[in-house]
Amino acid sequence: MDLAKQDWLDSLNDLIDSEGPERVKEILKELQLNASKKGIRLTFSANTPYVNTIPFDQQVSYPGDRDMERRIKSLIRWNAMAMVVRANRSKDGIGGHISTYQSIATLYEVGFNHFFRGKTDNFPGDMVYFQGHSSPGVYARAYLEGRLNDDHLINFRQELNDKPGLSSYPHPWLMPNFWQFPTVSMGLGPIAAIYHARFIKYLEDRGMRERTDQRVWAFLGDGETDEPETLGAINLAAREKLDNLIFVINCNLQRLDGPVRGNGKIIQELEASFRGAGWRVIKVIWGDDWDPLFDQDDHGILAKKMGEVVDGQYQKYTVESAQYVRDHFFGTDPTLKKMADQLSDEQIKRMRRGGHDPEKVFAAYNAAVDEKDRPTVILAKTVKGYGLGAAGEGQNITHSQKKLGEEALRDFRTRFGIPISDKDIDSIPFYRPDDDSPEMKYLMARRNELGGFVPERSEIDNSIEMPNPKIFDEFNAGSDREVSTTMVFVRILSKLLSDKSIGKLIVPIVPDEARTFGMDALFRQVGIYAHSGQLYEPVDADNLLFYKEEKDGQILEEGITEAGSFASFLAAGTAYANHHINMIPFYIYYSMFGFQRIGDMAWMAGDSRCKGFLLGATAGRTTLSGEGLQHQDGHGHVLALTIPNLMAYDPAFAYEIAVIIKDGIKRMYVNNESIFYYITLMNDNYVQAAMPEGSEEGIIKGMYKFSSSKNPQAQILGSGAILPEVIKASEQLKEKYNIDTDVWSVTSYKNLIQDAQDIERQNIRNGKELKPYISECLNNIDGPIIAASDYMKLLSDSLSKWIKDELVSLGTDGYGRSDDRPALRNHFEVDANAITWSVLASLNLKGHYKDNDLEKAREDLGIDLNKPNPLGE
Ligand SMILES: Cc1ncc(C[n+]2csc(CCOP(=O)(O)OP(=O)(O)O)c2C)c(N)n1
Ligand SMILES: [Mg+2]
Repeated sequence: MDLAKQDWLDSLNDLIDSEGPERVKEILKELQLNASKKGIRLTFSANTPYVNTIPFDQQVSYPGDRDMERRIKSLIRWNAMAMVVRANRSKDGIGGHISTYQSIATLYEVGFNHFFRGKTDNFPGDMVYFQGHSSPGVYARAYLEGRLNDDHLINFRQELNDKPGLSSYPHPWLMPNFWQFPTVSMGLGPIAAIYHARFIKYLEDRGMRERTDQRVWAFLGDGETDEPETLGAINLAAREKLDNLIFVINCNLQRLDGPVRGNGKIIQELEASFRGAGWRVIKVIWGDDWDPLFDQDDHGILAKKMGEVVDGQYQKYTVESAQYVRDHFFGTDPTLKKMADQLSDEQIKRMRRGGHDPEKVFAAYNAAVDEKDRPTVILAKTVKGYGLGAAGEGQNITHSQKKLGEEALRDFRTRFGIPISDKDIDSIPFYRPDDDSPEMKYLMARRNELGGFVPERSEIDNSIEMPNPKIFDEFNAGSDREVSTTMVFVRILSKLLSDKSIGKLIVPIVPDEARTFGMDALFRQVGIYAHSGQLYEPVDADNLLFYKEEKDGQILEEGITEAGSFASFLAAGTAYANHHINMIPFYIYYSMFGFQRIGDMAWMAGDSRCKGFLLGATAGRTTLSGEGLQHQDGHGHVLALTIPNLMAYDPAFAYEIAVIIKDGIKRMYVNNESIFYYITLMNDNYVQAAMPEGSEEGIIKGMYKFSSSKNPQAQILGSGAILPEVIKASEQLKEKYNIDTDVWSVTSYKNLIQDAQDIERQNIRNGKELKPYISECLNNIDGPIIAASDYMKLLSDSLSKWIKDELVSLGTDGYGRSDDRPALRNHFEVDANAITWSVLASLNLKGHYKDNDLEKAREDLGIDLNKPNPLGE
């Protein structure tokens, strides 16, 4: 025996008994410090041993009826499985997942029976992000609760059947009274949950609603943690002290193809990441069958062995015989072997993992909801396909298992005690006990106690009053001062923030670019939100526009994270449904770091029925000068085409922006339409034209005539910052070449395209003879049509079939360059000269402009015959 060591251990035990754990911690820290002064450093480890964080003797007693809850859970397991198997019998290949829910069932059921609170008159309800592909289990529970019926379940994944079915995954777009959060694109749920929890604090700190202990629960897969978005914002959650946030990670050690960390341990890896970030980590690794063994484990041999085995091997134990486990796990050490000798084979096979033990899960949740000042993550070890036996439990193929044979169904039925006879089993009936059965009474009583059903999405009629119209009308007259549309927007935003009716509802969001966009004046006006207030004296305190952080600040200054900023936009833009508060987010960012960077989140916003304004600033491939290839956006409006309920505008003048924002506020917050807006803003300063009379409707529809000429020979369309180039070209055509042209401002190609496609569809399907708006505008006038924008040619080109005359598209296909605007517009062939040339050349093709004159114009306009196509440059 090592006497010195024994001495130290004895002293430690004495100290624990006499002074208590806090004092022991203090002394250990001091010892460590002293050792380190002498150069003795402990190896850094962010990990604790591979055992449950909450020891058996600190486990609270379970408040529910375990047996009853197990019966209910078993029925849900059965119905969830039956739903997928039946759907795939009726439509081969329709898909769905069985094994994920089977692994997460206990984690959900403890939540449903004891933690997830519904929305009531006095309480806003807990926000639960369900793991996307566990949806069959959530539906199966709603079925028992009487919220869904047999038809719904039969039509799982068959939304286009006569009777409405259930969507594959959580989609508020498709099931607006049920799902709140689309989670199935892995990684988006977790980051959205973090910013949502933060947004709840924002609402409370700003006094927008009462403080409550409402919580955000996010359930996710262990494989899902590979996504950068999953872990990318965990520091923020700790920094912001989000004690209203609980992550539950279903660590079944498997993803789709195989083990998550076959050669390592995902729970330990995640523990280190979350602890390092400052979260409370609760590991739920072992079920109560292991407690007696740990009790005998005086020398920590069992815990050590558990720490040594890698996940791939744990998966192997799940699928192997008891003898295999005896030989390979317990058999490696005589003490462990002795422990195993006390157990029957049956017992060894049934030794549960922590995530399948309701008492362990309850203890973890209970600790999590009591945690103060930091978020909690629960790392629960489970088995993928739990209960499927040979049909898939722990198998690498289990994720995609969608069909079960009769024998597997029978085994499953017997394992979980479902009252379905052998005779009926092959028809896989759904099972719902009578309303007055003890199971149903218990289940409903629990939900009543917790305030109602979860998930449930609801909208109330809380339309806003429109802001003062003067905010928008002041731009109608235009101005001689050269200003950019970004400056115009900031002015509108500033006025809206001061508006009596909606000022408080506005949420300005920016990822560290406020100064770029000239928004620094807003820092002072409404403050930057900081839960802790401002704990330092800002360097620019004596400046009028100083960097003002405050607890009830209104601006969300998110730092350099477009994903995080977008997650805030989502939280704010769905507050009307999730919190019944009509918040109006304005998220302004470098347009290039928009859809192509966070495209999947923008899609999620559409699905979420998110409202609000996205402002793509420093937009336009040739309008953002200097910054070059990775900054200059000439395709944001093409990407915007992909999101069905996104309104996309590329306005040129101040009055256009004012009209669009006013209309947007009305449509989203007065008419309650499920749409959101993308508006591009530029930093090019130019004189702001006055609004041509009667153009309001056209601005909203997508185009209007900006200027008419007496005898037009061509029509020129311009958008955004290229409209001034079009106007210049039109003037030059008149002055130098004596050619009259009409000028149109196209504010939204997306609107024009969608309108034309819709009209065409109606004409073809219903034999109508309607005219798209684009044809109404252009088909009564002769002439070539030249369309120029700072975006890809595809936008205007896609309208050509609805225009009777020849259309020439000028756009900015290709990589950007760092240079000034004139050089860029020359390079991309969208400047006034290139537009002028295109008009002349098109007229020439029609025989309306002479060859000789055209050659002369080529020289005047500097059109280089040998210039390569910028697309390939
Ligand atoms: C962004 C994204 N990539 C891929 C998928 C396809 N996918 C669905 S489930 C899955 C595996 C999930 O594994 P895990 O997170 O461990 O969940 P489990 O089913 O094991 O609980 C994958 C790759 C997806 N839904 N989203
Ligand atoms: Mg997994």
